[in-house]
Amino acid sequence: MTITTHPAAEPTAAAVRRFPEGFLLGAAAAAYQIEGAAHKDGRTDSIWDAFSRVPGAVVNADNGDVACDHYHRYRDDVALMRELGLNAYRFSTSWARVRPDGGPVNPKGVDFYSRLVDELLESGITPWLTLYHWDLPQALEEQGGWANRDTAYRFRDYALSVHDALGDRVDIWTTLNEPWCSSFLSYTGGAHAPGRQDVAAGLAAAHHLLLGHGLAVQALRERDASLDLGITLNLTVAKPVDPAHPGDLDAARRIDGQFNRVFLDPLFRGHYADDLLADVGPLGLDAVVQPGDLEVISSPIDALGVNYYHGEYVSDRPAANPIEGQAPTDRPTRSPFPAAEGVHFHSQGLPRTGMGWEVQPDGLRELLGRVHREYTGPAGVRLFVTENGAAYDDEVSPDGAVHDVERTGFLLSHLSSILDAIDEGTPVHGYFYWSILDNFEWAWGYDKRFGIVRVDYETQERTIKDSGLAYQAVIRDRALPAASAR
Ligand code: IFM
Repeated sequence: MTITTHPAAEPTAAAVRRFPEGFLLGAAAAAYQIEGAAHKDGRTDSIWDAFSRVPGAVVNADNGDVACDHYHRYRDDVALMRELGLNAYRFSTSWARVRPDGGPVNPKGVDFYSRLVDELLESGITPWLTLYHWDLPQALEEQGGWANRDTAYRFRDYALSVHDALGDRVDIWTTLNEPWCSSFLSYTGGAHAPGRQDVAAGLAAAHHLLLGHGLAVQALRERDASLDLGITLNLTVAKPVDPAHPGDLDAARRIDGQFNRVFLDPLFRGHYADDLLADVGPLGLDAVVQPGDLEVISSPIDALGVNYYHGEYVSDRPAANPIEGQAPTDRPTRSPFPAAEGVHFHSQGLPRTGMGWEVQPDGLRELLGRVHREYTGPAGVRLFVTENGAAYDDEVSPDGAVHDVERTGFLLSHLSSILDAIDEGTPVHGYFYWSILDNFEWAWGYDKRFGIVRVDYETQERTIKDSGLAYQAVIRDRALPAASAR
């Protein structure tokens, strides 16, 4: 494999705004999005393999069969991470590789992750393991998927299998990545695998994902009390367009409830909020919550990962400047929110990424402050930003480099926002850029590029983009460059 790099620019001004001692600067990726080798060494279909075959589900009918071929190139990819200076790498294990069809453990599948972890450790990079990043074995979906309570127990067993293999070398364990996406976007909205469009199934999936999280936390804790256990949520800042208009306030309350609090409250407070239950209880949530579930779900954790991409600006009135509407394909989907029919998403007139998402770095400071005050602070749980990043239509310049000025600005402005949060008294312990590599962006296929490293999908050549070089300098200096400091 060829790795093309361009030398990092020398700092031109004194570096200011340092990251606190011990703050982790890393990058993230996920199994199905980068590994490829979809049918190698015993791996069987996940719901994303199956969904990718549905006509019109994924742009260009792309799939993860080859992706970034990371399964075969992981050593070179770890070398790239080392070159960038990453303190930590956040990756996920594939359930369908570790326990194909949700059945017995597959030694070859486990061996891949074992070798990856060894390579990271030898490179001085902390492995940060996520057990579930959306790729349920298809065989389990055929038994009801996350809408079936039994899947939560299967998840616990899978978590223990991964721990059997890696528990001696991995200390930081995340149960789920973005359960909002693997429930509401997948079982209610239908935009993600398994592509169901069923409000009750989405609510059941959300509750069962939380239950699976709690069961896995309890089982892993019992195995080893010293593990660092947590979960990653994608959270948003939902603002009313007109804070004086009751309909807009209600729209913001609904989105906050059905995006943020539906996970935060059960995890940190051991209950679903009354207003949420009033909105969605009768739609299917009441039917799946069993006595004792919330105690399991609220089992103490050590870390919360927040994934932040953009905020929401909402109203009960349609927008002259709507932000909704960017769908990857013309396959019909529905709103992922179970009870937000009258909510309209407005533009704030901010610059947008290649996903159409408005760039709102200060929202990250606000979000982290709120989560710390209301949830993680009182619980003594450490807060991390486990994903943040942007897709843009990158071009390779004649000099072979990718001068991704917008992504560099996005990265630095969000890091600056984290330092603002820290200055305000919100303890934040790390940041992971999404993503280390361009990769399979789910229903968008390979059409959207989030990486700080470009992947040429024809040749699998990797090129560190200018954003990657900027990040390399930040990690080296453990500080933001003066120009981006404020
Ligand atoms: O690519 C995804 C990732 O899998 C989960 N968080 C959001 C990213 C960008 O859409």
